[in-house]
Amino acid sequence: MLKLHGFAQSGNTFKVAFLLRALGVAWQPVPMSFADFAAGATRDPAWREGVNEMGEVPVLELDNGVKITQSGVILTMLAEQHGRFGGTNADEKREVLRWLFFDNHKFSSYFATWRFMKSFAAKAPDPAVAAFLKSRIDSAFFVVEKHLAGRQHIVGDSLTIADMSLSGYLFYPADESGYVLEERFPNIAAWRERLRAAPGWGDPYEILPGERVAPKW
Ligand SMILES: N[C@@H](CCC(=O)N[C@@H](CS)C(=O)NCC(=O)O)C(=O)O
Repeated sequence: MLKLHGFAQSGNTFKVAFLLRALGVAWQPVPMSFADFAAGATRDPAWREGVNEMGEVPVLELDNGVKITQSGVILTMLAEQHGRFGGTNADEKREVLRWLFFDNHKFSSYFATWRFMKSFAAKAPDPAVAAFLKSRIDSAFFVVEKHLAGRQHIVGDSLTIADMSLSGYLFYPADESGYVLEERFPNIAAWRERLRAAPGWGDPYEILPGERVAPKW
């Protein structure tokens, strides 16, 4: 059975769980407690050596023990293997890839970093760093907000891994990031609501293992 290394707070892990569930593939979590992650479990040399040299989750472990990392690669691999959620023609597949790159570089990445600082970091966020990250988040969110005007999905007219990837961090409670999408990004908020009804969707804190942690700052 496929094994997914990750933890509940990890939106990148959630992206993969969303797809596995949508595909109806059997999988089991390899839990890591948030406390262990925060204490540096993925940066441990032995963990890097045995699981992922990049020091990151998610990691999808195949039946033969091969470990695949980077959510975008995992999503693409599974979508290709199953012929689902990867785009219905060559143009859509390229569009999906384009949005996966954008997500990894500018959308999930800055937002996840900011949420981590605001909710889980040991020290309160530095105001200058917070201002920088929020300006980067806003510009990435406005790109997606505009793109979603008049569209139901990120690519084409059905659910793809681009939707799963870009939305990966948006289902966590608003107090973890301070972003209330309805107030400034109504198209993103409406798309998020549609995704809650999509096949495979579930609340990250219910479908991934691990304890909830109250936001700190
Ligand atoms: N681009 C990577 C990002 C993975 C990532 O940043 N994962 C976080 C947890 S959600 C992590 O393990 N961070 C460890 C670190 O940055 O030291 C992906 O999409 O898989």
